[in-house]
Amino acid sequence: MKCSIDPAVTEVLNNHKGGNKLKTAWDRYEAQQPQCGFGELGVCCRHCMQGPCRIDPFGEGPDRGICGATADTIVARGVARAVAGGTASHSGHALHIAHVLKKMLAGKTPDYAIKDEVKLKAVAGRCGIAIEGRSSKEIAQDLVEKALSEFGDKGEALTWAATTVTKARLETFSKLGIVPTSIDGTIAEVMHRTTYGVDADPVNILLGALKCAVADYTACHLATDLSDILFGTPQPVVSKANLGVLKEDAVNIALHGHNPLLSDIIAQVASEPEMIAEAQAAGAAGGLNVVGICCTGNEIMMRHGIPLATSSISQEVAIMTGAIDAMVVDYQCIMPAIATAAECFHTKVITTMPIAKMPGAEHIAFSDENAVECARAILRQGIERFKSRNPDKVCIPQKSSTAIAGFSAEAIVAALAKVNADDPLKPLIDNIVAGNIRGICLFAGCNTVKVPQDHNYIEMVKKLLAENVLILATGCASSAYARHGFMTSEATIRYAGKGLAAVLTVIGEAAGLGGPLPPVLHMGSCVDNPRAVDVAVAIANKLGVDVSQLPVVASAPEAVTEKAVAIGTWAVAGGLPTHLGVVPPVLGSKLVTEVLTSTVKDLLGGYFIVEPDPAKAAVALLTVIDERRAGLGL
Ligand code: NFS
Ligand code: SF4
Repeated sequence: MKCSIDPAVTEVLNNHKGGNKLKTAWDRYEAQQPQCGFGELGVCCRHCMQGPCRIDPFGEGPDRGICGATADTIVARGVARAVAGGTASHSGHALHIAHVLKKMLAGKTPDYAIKDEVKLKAVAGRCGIAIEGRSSKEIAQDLVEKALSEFGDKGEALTWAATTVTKARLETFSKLGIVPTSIDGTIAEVMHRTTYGVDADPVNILLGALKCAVADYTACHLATDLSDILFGTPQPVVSKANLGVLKEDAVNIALHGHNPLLSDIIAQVASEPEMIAEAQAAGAAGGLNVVGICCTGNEIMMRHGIPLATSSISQEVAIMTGAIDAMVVDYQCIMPAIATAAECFHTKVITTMPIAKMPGAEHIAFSDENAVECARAILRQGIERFKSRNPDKVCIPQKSSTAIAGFSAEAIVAALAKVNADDPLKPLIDNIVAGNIRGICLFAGCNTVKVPQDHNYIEMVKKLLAENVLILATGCASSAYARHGFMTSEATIRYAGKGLAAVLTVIGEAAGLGGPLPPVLHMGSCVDNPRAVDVAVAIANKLGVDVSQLPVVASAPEAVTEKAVAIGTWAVAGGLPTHLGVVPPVLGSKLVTEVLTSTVKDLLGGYFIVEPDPAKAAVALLTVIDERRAGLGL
């Protein structure tokens, strides 16, 4: 099978100088074939030591585990635990930022500051915190306490959930009993109810999974809000994406992982003249070149225009260019394989977080109390390593695309305000009503070895754009579109249908871009998916309908992680038809499959559409969009 449709990735895979022994995720995927059929169907259970138990999908062998759990119970428990895993990741990320904000307010983290007071006031106001006549610090103090209280048990609906969805949605959640009162408590509840001999009712377990997904949404929204307050709300910025952003004559530092707490500081420090001088003194005429990988790459691209090297599945390939001097990671989506790949080159892999170490990597504990000094120490490691870079092993593909990023909800509204200052949403809504924008699709999620990298993204987007669907993107989806040149004005001219192109041209020109708005709007990292919800909720509120009635859909055509499962599940809970291009491990239970792809529609309006063929998936999403338009009388 082809590994990737990204020409830069393919070039490195074919020409790298790491030797024959160097294996990649695609090689290891092959070595895993055939993958376990029980696992693929979700019908194996290891929740107690009497197991593992496996249900025979053909109905000839056991139809129950030793405790009596059926395939329905086992599959539902698997789904719920995946959601809990994803929620724990986002919760940890969000809590980390809240803690730093709190320490900053107490004067303990001098390298962080409130960068965006407007956002601070907007978020605080939404959370019911008094603003008038109070200092930013006082407001932030109340806000951070409010944020921290979301993790423990509040005894009432989570503020970030209750204040950011439509009224109707909150009522629907209440009716179903899926309003969380604690982020971490809800994760624990899923772990409890799915442990040996607790919840055996598959539908009840799935309701628990939905509730946990709402907690995940809460954690993501909170993380985005606090990140914007600390590091600034993204505004349109022009950058570049793909491996061609690496420089032969510079110290290349790749920042990989998720949390801006680390990457934002390193990005700032890397532009200090003294640090650049140190790099030059080490022989790198081009100085320091910081690039991003995965979602931390999205964070710094959105806020600082720092170029993005590549996405999750090709993280090893970045090292195989032989040009990365240090790969600095925090947590999540970091394959342990990067340390092995680094052994074939001079690259130093640096872990920074106490919960995420790796054999073969060097650990430099990142202290938020002393962030800038830590960042300098990390950069110096990269500069030192540059000296042992072997030029004969360098293979940098001269391939990268321009990408306009930075489309936070605020930035989108600001661009629209240039068309209609009194009523910014009006141009958007008018064009949806007129059919110039047939619908909106949010692409999110990862790259997987199970599909040639980016194939599903690109096939689907071409079709949807031609049909006048506006595209929002986050996470590795946005990386795919950035690397393949879909985040430029030219892409609008090339790919967008007539109606969509006309709208994007009017907005882009009014907003001073000198051309159309890109047809794919980069909204940030995975944690930033709630930015897209904010846009949908604003449209729904203005129209006086719920999100479940809007011609808005979501797709994770190359999903991998538990985080993606959590996000997909809250997209469904939020009322969005959500496409998955990779079959999740649920087919072993007809009941669970039926609930997730159909029954849930009557309860929440959203549901999963599983379709591995990207052409068919695009048609399915267009059909849903048209159904919803018809429902609104459009
Ligand atoms: Ni999201 Fe980001 Fe990428 Fe998937 Fe991983 S980097 S948080 S989980 S793989 S999109
Ligand atoms: Fe088997 Fe039940 Fe134990 Fe799972 S919990 S391993 S199904 S006995």
